[in-house]
Amino acid sequence: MSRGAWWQDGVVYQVYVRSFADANGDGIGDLPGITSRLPYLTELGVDAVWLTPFYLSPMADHGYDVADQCDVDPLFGTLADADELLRQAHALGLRVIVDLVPNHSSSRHKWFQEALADPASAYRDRYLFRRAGPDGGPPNNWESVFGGPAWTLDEPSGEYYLHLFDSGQPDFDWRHPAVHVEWERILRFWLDRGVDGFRIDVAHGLYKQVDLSDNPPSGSQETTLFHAASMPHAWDQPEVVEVYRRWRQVLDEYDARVMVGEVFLSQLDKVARFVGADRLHQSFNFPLLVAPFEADAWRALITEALAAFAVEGASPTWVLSNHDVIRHPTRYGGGVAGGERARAATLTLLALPGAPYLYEGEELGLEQDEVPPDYRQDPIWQRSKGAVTGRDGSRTPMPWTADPPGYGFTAGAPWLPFGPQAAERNVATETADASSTLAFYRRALRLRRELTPDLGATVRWLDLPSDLLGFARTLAGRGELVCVLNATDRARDLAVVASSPLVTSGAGVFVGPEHTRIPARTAAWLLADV
Ligand code: TEU
Ligand code: CA
Repeated sequence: MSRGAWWQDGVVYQVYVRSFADANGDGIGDLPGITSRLPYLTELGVDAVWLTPFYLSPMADHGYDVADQCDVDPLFGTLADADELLRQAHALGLRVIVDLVPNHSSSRHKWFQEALADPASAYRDRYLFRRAGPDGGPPNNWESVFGGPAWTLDEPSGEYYLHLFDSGQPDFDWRHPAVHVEWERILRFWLDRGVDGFRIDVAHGLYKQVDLSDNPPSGSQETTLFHAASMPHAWDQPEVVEVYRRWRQVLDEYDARVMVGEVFLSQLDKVARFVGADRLHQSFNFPLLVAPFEADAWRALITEALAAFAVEGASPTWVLSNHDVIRHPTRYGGGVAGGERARAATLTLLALPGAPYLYEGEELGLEQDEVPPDYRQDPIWQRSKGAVTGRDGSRTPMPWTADPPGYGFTAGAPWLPFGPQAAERNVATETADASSTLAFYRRALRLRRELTPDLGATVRWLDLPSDLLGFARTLAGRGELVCVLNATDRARDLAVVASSPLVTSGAGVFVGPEHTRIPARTAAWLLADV
């Protein structure tokens, strides 16, 4: 891995725009709210912020249904607010990555409206309209990721249109040249405004198999998170990487911009196809989202990821949470033990080469909230008619203070209710407590920033019992940075000799002359002479 560009090891913080900070009291987060909280992010110690979509949208999927990718939804502010956010972020030394949604648009997009209004319109072929199947139903057996068929009938014409997500999110036909031209215009629009990069939504989508034939009957054992495996004709087509080759040429006309793809595939060798010096800089590394918190599983996944992303012009990424999945302290069992495991997991990933992506609120140790059914808004919940809980529980607003009802997020009524955890887990309370999760994140991120320029690019695994994990990276002029993780539920003595710990995920790490004792569910960074 060549070193140098900021994105190769920069820490990126994902802001879920609706839920970060509400400046105008309507209960929904907005761009001026984010701008007002930028100093919090610099104090936290991250390098960049990724903003989820804030473009013009009817909000059928909370902004992932985009009606105009070059305008700001009035709910979130104005283009001037976006410019001001960029200006203030850059003044603070923070980079800004924005979300692009090229697989589909909103059904309220001007093109789709034209396509519906007149089947002979030139816009019709920019989407995927097809005649009914032989039985008069949908043209094929594809299913929406959000449940139900991936086709909706356009009654006046008797044709169906394809939507791999909500019916308000018609898929573009990427075999139409106008779609390519339009997306290059969108890239340049945001690059010229000064964004530092793009997160590309369902980057393995875009192209569909050319004749849209049925997917094989689903016998897949894969978790629904990796739906691509059960719909091979709908995702990950050979042509898609050509789009990113072209986009990379566009980005390379500018300085130090980055593209990170949301390539939702479970096999990293398939994900790796998307990254490199002539395509995407990075792709999310998602297998950890479904892995148990065990040393063996982690060692295997980390080894695999380091190898898969060891591509010139790319770098590995590390992700534990985002707005689509259950927050990781909850995945790890919740409560005190789940929180300990979550901090240990974070500290371990922060010691690896590559770019960590953090999700808003994880620095507070937030768990998944249980959103009462009456308040749920996720289209997954709605389309499944209540069969699937959906993602609202990872999207509840950010608690800034301990004061209900708005917890410093809003002066009004929050769009999703705060759960009971907000009273304890909030920025104000945790800032005042040196043993809080927030204080731990600040310590770890500060140290990471200090050490990173001197850290070696490779990882040397320590020879430890298989249920413990340890690795070392050279630290120029100082020996080695050793990271050890005890994911088990009892304290363990390790034959690792080091000086006192640099940072730990919890209390009680003891460094003796012959061994190091790591409490249950704890990770530590140690300095070792070599
Ligand atoms: O997610 C794509 C995706 O594959 C997810 O839908 C995921 O499988 C699902 O959330 C699991 O429950 C992206 C965005 O991150 C997501 O928020 C959007 O809803 C989706 O694209 C459509 O744009
Ligand atoms: Ca608002």
